[in-house]
Amino acid sequence: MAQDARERFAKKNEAEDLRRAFDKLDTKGDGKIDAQELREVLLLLRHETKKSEVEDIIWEVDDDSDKCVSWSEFQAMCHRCRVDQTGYEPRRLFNIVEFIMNDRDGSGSVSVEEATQILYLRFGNGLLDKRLEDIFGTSDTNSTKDLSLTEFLKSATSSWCFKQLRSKVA
Ligand SMILES: [Ca+2]
Ligand SMILES: [Ca+2]
Repeated sequence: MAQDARERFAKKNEAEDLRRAFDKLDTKGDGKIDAQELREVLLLLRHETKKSEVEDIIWEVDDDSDKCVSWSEFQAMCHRCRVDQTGYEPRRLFNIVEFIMNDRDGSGSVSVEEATQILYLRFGNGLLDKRLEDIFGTSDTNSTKDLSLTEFLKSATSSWCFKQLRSKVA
C-alpha cells in the first residue's frame, strides 16, 4: 500500500476502532465511562484492579471532573497520548484502549496477527517488526503467542521503543 493511501486508511480505521473501544467500555451505553464500568471490563479481561486505582485512572483524564470519561474526553486523551513526546502524559487508560483496539475479535487476548494489522497501518513496515518484538518478543506473524491484558500492559509500560514510536507518528 502506498504511504498516502495507508495513512488515509489508518485514519479512518483508527476512528472506528476508537469508537468501538469506547462503546465496549461504556457497557451501560449512556455515553460515558464510569469507574464501575471500567472495573467490570477489566475484570472480564481477567485484569483485577482496585476500585481506588480505577477511579484514579479515570481522574487522570476526567477534564470536567464528573467522575466519568465522556467521548470527547476519551478522544482528547487518545490524541494527547499519541502526540506526547515527554513521556509524562498519563497513559494508563490509553494502554487499556490500545489493548481493546488490538483485540479485534474480542477474545480477551491479542494475537500477533491482530497486532500486526493495527501496527502495520499505524507505523508501516519499518517499525512494525520492532514494535511486535517489543510486545510479543517475536515478529513472527505465524507465532501462536497470545497476550492477555495484564501481559500487554506490562510490555506497554516497560517497552523501551514505545516513546520513539510515538514521536515517529506524532
Ligand atoms: Ca457508561
Ligand atoms: Ca468527565
